[in-house]
Amino acid sequence: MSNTQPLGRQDSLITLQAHILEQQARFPEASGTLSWVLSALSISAKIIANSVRRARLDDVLGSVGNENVQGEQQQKLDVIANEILLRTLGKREGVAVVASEENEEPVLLRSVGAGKYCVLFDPLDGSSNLDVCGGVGTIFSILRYDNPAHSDNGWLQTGSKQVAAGYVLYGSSTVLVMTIGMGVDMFVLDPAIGAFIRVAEKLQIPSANKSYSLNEGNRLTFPTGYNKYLDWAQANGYSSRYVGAMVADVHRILLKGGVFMYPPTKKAPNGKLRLMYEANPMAMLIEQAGGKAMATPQQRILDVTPTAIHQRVPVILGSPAEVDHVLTQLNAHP
Ligand code: AHM
Ligand code: MG
Repeated sequence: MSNTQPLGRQDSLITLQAHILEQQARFPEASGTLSWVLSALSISAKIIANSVRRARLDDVLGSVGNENVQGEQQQKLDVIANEILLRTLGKREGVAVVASEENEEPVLLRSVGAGKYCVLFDPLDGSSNLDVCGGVGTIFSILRYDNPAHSDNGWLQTGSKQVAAGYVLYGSSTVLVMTIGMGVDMFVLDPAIGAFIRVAEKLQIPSANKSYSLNEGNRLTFPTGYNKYLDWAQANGYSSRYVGAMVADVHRILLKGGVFMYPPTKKAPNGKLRLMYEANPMAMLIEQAGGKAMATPQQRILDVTPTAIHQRVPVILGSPAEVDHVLTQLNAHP
């Protein structure tokens, strides 16, 4: 059973901006810089949502013919979404560094200093789904960048240091899910007024649900423990659900429960997903919602020490009981 508390009609209408100010007010010493960064992300989300909805009409579907630094085909909308985020965040004084899946190196905008942040993002995750009108998303992670001793590569911090994380799902509606370390809140874009409206506070992931989400097409090259888990799950009446866009798959797991995985494969020995702007923000959200997010049976994703901005990491996240079923098999078949 989910502990989510959806808001009823009698509850007051809270926009994302009001919510951010409400949370800021709980910290009298706060300068408001983080609020400005979050507000830039919300504006980006609205502009990207509009581009995604108009993609076919504006003829911006398909690839640009380039590969990004990960060796993947860049979709036209990947590039557009990246530009939108760089432009909106670039103007905010508090943003010192932006790092994106689509840029080889982090972009240094301002020097390290008090009240400065790094914003890391995947501008349009799962973008190959665009051509078929499937769900895609933006994922973001915010770290402090205020320690002069760490000005070189200061963005290479463990996920446990994130001050905020979230995603935007451009699906049948545009949904923004966010945490600043005080639980997970969910907002839906009301296109009529152009504002994100809070629809749920302090989301809690269901503790169990017989559902797993991974690309089973890679099964022949998974480590043995993952295959033993799949044998066990299928013998125990589990369902398989996989969109192939992390934001859409994790959103379903957050609301309905289950486990999402991207295991190591022969092609991607550390898994496919990127630590800094895919796995870490999702792990923070899932843990803040009472779930578990592991890279291996021994290591939380949030404890993985980063050594490169685009490094990859195996991902096992979701309902605590469901993650534990996977870990049991991984431990039994190391
Ligand atoms: P992208 O960032 O290039 O879009 O790739 C990441 C996506 C995730 O959204 C998704 O979970 C995964 O790749 C799907 O990969 P696969 O097609 O191997 O199952
Ligand atoms: Mg991605």
